[in-house]
Formats: sequence, C-alpha cells, structure tokens
Amino acid sequence: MNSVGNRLDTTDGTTIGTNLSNLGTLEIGDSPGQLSVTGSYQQSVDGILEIEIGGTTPVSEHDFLSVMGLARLAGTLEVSLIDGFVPEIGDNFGFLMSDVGFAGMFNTLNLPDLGDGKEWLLNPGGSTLFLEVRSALEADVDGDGDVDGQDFLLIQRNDPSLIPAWELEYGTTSPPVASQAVPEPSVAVLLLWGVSALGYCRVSARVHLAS
Ligand SMILES: [Ca+2]
Ligand SMILES: [Ca+2]
Repeated sequence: MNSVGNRLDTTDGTTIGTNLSNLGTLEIGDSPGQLSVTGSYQQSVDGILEIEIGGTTPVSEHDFLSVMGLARLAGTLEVSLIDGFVPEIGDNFGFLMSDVGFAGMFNTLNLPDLGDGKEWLLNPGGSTLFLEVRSALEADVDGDGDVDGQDFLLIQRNDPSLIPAWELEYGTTSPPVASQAVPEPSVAVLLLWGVSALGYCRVSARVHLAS
C-alpha cells in the first residue's frame, strides 16, 4: 500500500510479491526500469504513475510495470521524456502489462508536448497498455507524418469528406491547426447503433405479433 502523498521509488527489477495499491506516487526503476507485481495493481484517484520515456525499448529505455493480477486504474498517468528523446510518429511504448487485464482507466493524462503534427494516443489493446505517437494531421490517412498524393488517393477511395482537410494540409508536415479529434466517425457509429437497435425492436415486435 502506497498512501496519499507518499512516493514509492523502486529500484530496477524490483518484484513486489503481493497486491500493490497506489494512493500516492509510484516511480519505477532507477530512471528507466522495471517493476513486477505478482498480485494485482490498484491505483486510486489520488494515485500517480510516473513513466519515463527515453526510447522505444521497454525497461532499458522506458519504464515498464508488469502486473500478474488485475490492473485497476484511476488517477493520473504522468509521462516525462528523458535523455533528450524526441518521439516520432509510429513510435509506441508498452508501459503497463497485466496478465489478467484492465479495469477502469486513468482520469488524467499528463503527457509531454510532442511538437507540431504529432499527438499521443493511449491504446488499451490486449494485455498491454500502449502509448502511441500518431500524426495530428487529419488528412494524413496513411499516418506517415505528411499530407501528399498518397493520402489523396486513399481519401478519394475511402473518405472523400476529408478532401477539404487534404487541400488545407497538402504539402505540410505540421498542421496550421492541430486537429485532435474527428467527430464524424463517432456520430456515424452512434447512428449505426441506433439503426441496429431499431431493427432489433422491429424484429421482436413481429415475434410478439406472430405468437
Ligand atoms: Ca523511472
Ligand atoms: Ca501521409
């Protein structure tokens, strides 16, 4: 148990042979390093997990927390870049692994500025929680950090609604205005959900009438 306001510093390769409940600040390793928890990891809303990133290799270049039990998340993820490292588009950093899985999510992400054209994405896929660096350019649909003819071909084929964004961002490697989120796809997903829910209602109504 790491209590509110307390800082728990672990040296490299430390194993905690029980459940770890973090209500304070958890720092992993001696600069980049690894902490293994054989039980579960629970972080409260007051808890802070500090992750240092100095490269893409876990443990030797960025902090890595390995949990054998459930990782129940809340509170703050605090990331800092070390050793002058500048993340590039496509870089990803798996910093938290759980053999069982995850519950909850961090309430606050304190992530370092990546500069123009790049943004962070927290990817909770599978057994490892990744931080990824992706292009902040809306029309950079192939995700290589620029907006060019390749992107246009893909946009023309798959999503013509991005053509105005492509015209605005063409030839740039950093956008005039960083576009954080694209609202249209989520609206489309909501609409699809609505349509399928409607279809389901109709089917069940028919079943009732028939019986
Ligand atoms: Ca560290
Ligand atoms: Ca591109």
